[in-house]
Amino acid sequence: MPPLPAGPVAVLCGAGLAAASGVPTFRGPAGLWRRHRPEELATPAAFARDPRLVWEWYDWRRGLIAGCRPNAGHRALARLAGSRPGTTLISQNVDGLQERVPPARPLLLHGSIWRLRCAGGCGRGEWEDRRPRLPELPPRCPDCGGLARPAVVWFGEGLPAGSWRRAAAAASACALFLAVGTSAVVQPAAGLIDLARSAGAVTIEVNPEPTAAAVDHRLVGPAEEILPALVAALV
Ligand code: BV8
Ligand code: ZN
Repeated sequence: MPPLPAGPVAVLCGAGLAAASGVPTFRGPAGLWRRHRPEELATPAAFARDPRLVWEWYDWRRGLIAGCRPNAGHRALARLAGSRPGTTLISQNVDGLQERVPPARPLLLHGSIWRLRCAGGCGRGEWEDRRPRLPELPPRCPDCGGLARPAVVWFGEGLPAGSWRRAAAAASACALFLAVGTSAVVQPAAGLIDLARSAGAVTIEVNPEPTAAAVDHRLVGPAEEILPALVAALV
């Protein structure tokens, strides 16, 4: 076990955390992006070009995720968040699984697949819709009847300002930064690892495949097996 400093802990979570729950990752061999390129589906241009195609992909993912449950990795992070003051969970995931294990309330950098918002800009705020499959694709805004879109961050879109600000603050102030189940490819989220390291934190990656992220230590293995023991040593 690498040195585990006292002080605040920040955890950046990626799709690998949910792999054991049956949620496909993005870039792995069976990844979501294998059949589609991100630019084809997770961009405003793709949605403007073919909202039905984009929604068929999200509706398929929602249906799949609806049958998934949090795993031991999610439960370990919830234990960390509930037992170690000063812990911040930061998630790139849109699957809603970590939110189902109280008290964890992760900062969601890329939004939630379970929330929608009006694409017509009528001013109606986001709303939650947890139906595993939507009756009509593309769904409509209940207020103006215009197109609704998934309330997720697409490529080329900015991250939610509040979540990003809090995530960057946590990364800058933490003594220990864990990068769990992320390929550390997508920016600006992956930059949090470098931010924490440059601020003096001990950085540890938990991943069966070492990534290009510049970390101090690598725990090579699946999060659902490594996190319970790691959290036991942290609380
Ligand atoms: C922004 C939500 C500016 C939607 C996602 C060129 C052109 C255009 C843009 C760019 C460009 N170059 C760079 C950019 C920026 C771009 C970017 O980073 N592109 C990458 C691909 C190079 N970023 C953006 O566009 C961001 N916005 O820059 O906007 C701006 C600023 C201000 C104002 C306006 C604009 C927005 C990025 C967010 C995109 N949205 N998702 C959806 O989900 O449909 S990204 C998507 O990737 C998911 O959110 C996911 O979380 C994220 C990161 O992927 P990972 O989580 O790391 O998953 P991955 O599959 O890659 O890896 C899984 C890992 O798990 C692997 O390492 C594997 O080994 C490991 N693993 C497997 N099993 C396990 C495991 N680990 C542990 N345990 C296991 N059991
Ligand atoms: Zn509307």
